[in-house]
Amino acid sequence: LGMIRQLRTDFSENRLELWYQPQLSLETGKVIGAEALLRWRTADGAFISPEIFIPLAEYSGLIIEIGDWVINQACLQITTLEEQGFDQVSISVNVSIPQFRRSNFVDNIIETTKAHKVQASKLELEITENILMDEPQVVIDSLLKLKEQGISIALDDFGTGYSSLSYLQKLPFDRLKVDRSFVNDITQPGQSLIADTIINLGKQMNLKVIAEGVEDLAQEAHLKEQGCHEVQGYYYAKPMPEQDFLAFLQKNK
Ligand code: G
Ligand code: G
Ligand code: NA
Ligand code: MN
Repeated sequence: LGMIRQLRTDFSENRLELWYQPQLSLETGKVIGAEALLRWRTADGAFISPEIFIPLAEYSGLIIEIGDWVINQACLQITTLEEQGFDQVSISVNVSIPQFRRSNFVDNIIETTKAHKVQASKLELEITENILMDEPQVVIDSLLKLKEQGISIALDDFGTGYSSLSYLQKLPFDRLKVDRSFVNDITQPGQSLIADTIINLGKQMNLKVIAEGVEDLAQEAHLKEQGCHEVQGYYYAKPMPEQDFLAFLQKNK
């Protein structure tokens, strides 16, 4: 409970930061987007991992306010990117189940993109399969409405949760994210089957496929050979503060 109180205080004192991890096209090597990832820097300068504080934020309900802040920051970032001439770069944000449950979630997102005058398709929401289990029809309706407004939607950590493949056909996904657990061993003999199958499935369904957690050249070569479209991982760049991300983009131009 102490930690939740500290999170609430630090959030209100602007100690949460949004960092960015570049996503690259395998075809061109250019940055096509970034995943926005929360970082919590406490007053004494220590970082607390999102693996610890996101569940606390979800449990306490704080994720609602934090999530709104994240979407707003992402829209500001999209505007900055456009101003600096990087008008092909999109921003993906992670969305938790409690955010999705709120009745005005969809309208809020649409309003925020309109208030910032950002092209809706440049904002991508990353949802996990577990969201789909929750209240399927409500979720389907929300996703369809977001899609109608042009917001992009990615299925994150694909293959690791509880889901049914039938959702892939019912829901308006733009991108499939191959979970890093499937990418980890792809260069070991016989260990690439799941990643290869997910890539192939995505391609057959006309989805963009992005592999997460790419850590070396051999993995990249394998993904290229399989026709995976995009990559994200430590091999290219770790998540970094906004200014470093802008510098990374300049170098990558
Ligand atoms: O950045 P890192 O790999 O440590 O993130 C750990 C987890 O925290 C990931 O599963 C990621 O999806 C989640 N996470 C990071 N930022 C956000 C956020 O803004 N909102 C939500 N809901 N989850 C996030
Ligand atoms: O659950 P989600 O896919 O949103 O988690 C993203 C997390 O993965 C972030 O916390 C990020 O720091 C981490 N990550 C990104 N690239 C790599 C990588 O190449 N290797 C490992 N081990 N983790 C990564
Ligand atoms: Na994610
Ligand atoms: Mn993921």
